[in-house]
Amino acid sequence: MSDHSITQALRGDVHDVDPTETAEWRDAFIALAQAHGPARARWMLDQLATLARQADIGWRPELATPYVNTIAVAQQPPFRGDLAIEERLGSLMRWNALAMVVRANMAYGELGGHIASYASAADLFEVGFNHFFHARDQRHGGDLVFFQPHSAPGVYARAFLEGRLTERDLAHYRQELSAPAQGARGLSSYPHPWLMPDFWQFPTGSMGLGPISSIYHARFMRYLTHRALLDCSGRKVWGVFGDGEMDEPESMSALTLASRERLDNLVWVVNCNLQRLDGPVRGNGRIVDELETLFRGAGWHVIKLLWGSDWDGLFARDTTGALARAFAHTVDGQMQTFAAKDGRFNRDTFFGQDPELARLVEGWTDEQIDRLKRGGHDLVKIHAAYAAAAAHVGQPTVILAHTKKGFGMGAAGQGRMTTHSQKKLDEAMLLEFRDRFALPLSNEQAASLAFIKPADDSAEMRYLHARRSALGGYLPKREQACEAVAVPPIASWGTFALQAQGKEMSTTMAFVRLLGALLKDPALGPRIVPIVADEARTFGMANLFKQVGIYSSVGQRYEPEDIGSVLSYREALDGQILEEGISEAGAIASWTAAATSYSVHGLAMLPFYIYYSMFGFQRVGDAIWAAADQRARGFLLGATSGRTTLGGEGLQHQDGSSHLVAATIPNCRAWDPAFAGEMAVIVEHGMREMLVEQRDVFYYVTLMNENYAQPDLPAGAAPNVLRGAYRLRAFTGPQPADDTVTLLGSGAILPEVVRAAEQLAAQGVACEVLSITSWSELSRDGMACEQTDGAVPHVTQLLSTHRGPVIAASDYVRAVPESIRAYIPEGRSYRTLGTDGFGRSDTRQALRQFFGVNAETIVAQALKARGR
Ligand SMILES: Cc1ncc(C[n+]2csc(CCOP(=O)(O)OP(=O)(O)O)c2C)c(N)n1
Repeated sequence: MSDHSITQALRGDVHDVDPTETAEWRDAFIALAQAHGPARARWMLDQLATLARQADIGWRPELATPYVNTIAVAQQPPFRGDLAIEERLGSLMRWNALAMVVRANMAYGELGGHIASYASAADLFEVGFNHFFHARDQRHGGDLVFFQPHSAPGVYARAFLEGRLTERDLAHYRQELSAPAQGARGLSSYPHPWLMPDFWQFPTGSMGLGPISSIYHARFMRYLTHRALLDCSGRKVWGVFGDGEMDEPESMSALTLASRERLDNLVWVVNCNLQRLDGPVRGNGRIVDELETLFRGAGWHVIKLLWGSDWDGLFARDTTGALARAFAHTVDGQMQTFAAKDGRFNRDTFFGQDPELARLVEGWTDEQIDRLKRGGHDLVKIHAAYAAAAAHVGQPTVILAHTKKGFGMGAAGQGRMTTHSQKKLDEAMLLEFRDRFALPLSNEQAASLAFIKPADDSAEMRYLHARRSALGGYLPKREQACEAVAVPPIASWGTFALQAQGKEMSTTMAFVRLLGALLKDPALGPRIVPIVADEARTFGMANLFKQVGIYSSVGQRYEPEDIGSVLSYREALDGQILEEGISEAGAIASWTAAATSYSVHGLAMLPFYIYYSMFGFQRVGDAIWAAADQRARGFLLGATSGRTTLGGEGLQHQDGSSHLVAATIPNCRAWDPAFAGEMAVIVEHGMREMLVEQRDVFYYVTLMNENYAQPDLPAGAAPNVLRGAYRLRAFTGPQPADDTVTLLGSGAILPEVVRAAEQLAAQGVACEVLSITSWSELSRDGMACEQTDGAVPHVTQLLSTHRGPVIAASDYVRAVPESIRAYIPEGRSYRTLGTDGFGRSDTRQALRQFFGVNAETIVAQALKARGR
């Protein structure tokens, strides 16, 4: 077969000016390869490539190869399964998945769901389930499988046949609230571990997050192995993703990390059905070529799985390369049209374009042409590709699987522009589908969307269970059991913070000191995963480079420039810090992998990811939301936080909103401690919640870079620190205590609040200061109390002793302190000060005056409020 690539074809430079000379060169090369073998042939090509570069003729090797299968028929391993049974099982999965979606939408039109995506991915899933995806059992730690989210119905359909879900469950797809009353579990729309904690492992519903997450999970397995914490060898990470999904920046951003780290434990299957939601992924080009180029350039092993077995004979008889030539001129938009049309159209339009092609299908019926399969629908070809990927060493592999969107949906959907959102099929379409896949259903059963489940002792069911049993059990299955990790007593690592004795330091400095001490604990220390995105020096963490090292899968192959320094940049195979470079998306994916290790690997790890707070919830908020769904346990440290505290960095850097977003994540507990002692209490409590009590929570703690005097934590304050507020100081004045002004403050604004209180006291105004360690905890407590008769919110209790005005200030937008307004006792006025608007560069003092969160503004507001 001759080589025809689309890039050449589209460039139009395929004209041969001297075919005789070309033939001489070609014959010489063929003779060389035949006489001396492939190694010599490769060597010769390398020589020519070197020559071509030296001569500077402008030649670059093409990264895209012809539009044919990478694995030649001769290299295909034998298919070890029972093809007929697997095909029958696949048909059942397809039907049950379809019936689930159509039923739900017939009952409630607004529920939604997808048929066409799984219809294209079913065989890709099934080969994995029958032959490759290993579950966790006694001997195997389990593969990690990321499922394309909108193909979830297919995974439910399989779990139904496996006996893990009931018919009633299937009937409650996307009815999570109403299901329990019907004795069913509601099946979530997409993979959500939060909603189905014993089923889904990885949330993939937001396109692009599954791909990047899978890379960092694969890399984290290497980290665990290299650090001798858990041997993850032999385990793989599989991900089935969409070709449209590859356009997400997150999908692409870590490709080179995967190849640099030689992650041969990672296999991606990109389902190239050539369509996304609105239309073709690349109507006027070809996504497979584009992805092949991209992945090869990024250092991945690429396997193209384009054509099914019934094409093998056509290719074999195609001695002139007519097929490859035709493909080279066919863009995806046209290929989609071929998918949507019948055999007759394909005979006329595709095979009819060239007499050579027409000859290939001479004697074929239209039906035979219609049934020609693309590679991603051929179990034998898929199996061959998966086997090659699983065996490949030294690189991650991507399989570009060519499929038809809505495969088998006939005129109702196959290859149709609108197929993505198709969720209703009329009776004629259902009968057609039944016939297409030879389903054992009467007309009535098909029309009423009956689910199919063969008898337990049927060949299909025995086969299904036997395959899963050989692969360690059923999947997906989320585990939760893991051993607790002891948290050392706070006195052994936090005394410097609890009894700070007025020493000047920032909370960032205090945190780094605290982390350094925790890392030394023999039990907990090795489980800690410090993560940075190229800001360790900014936060004063350079000392940790030497102390615990930076993880590198190849150790350190150079002598660092600063080798003599105590802060030397030390990379090591057993290094502990994950230095992710300038990729917050990568760092949060790394954090998620570590924060869910307790479940994915049964080994609790404790990640501390410290970053510029503005580049957290604002930049990678959706990834944090997904981590929350995945029930992450760990710490996010939003450093250089506070819109006025960061000072000079200006508009893009100054964070005044992260606490607002953090408050919207139900299992995120967000804290804005002002003092090192508060922070130590919070960190200790968090570690206990996550490692000892094993609760599915994560902590967001903001840290500041402003140095100020750190007081001792008042005796007995710790419980209230953890409830979100405690009484810091009181200043009595001549007026009745009833009129006492209460000032609330958090983070670096608390010292401003204390100064304001001192100024008020100097003017004879009685006042008190409450340190707010968490606005969102106070607000949640308030909301919880609303649900319980007679319960009084913590903040209401604290504010109940006086009746003067209450003034609240923080370095965040006003909506943050506004979140507790409902819990201010009746009769007390409440004014909030905050940093709404864009930040800008100046000194802290100037900024605080500008935003109105300095001591003077607080005093003025308090006096004004009193005057009312
Ligand atoms: C971040 C994000 N944006 C948009 C969507 C909505 N969405 C769900 S599936 C889909 C199309 C997916 O196309 P593709 O990845 O090619 O997969 P296919 O369904 O064609 O197999 C879109 C736009 C989403 N889930 N996540």
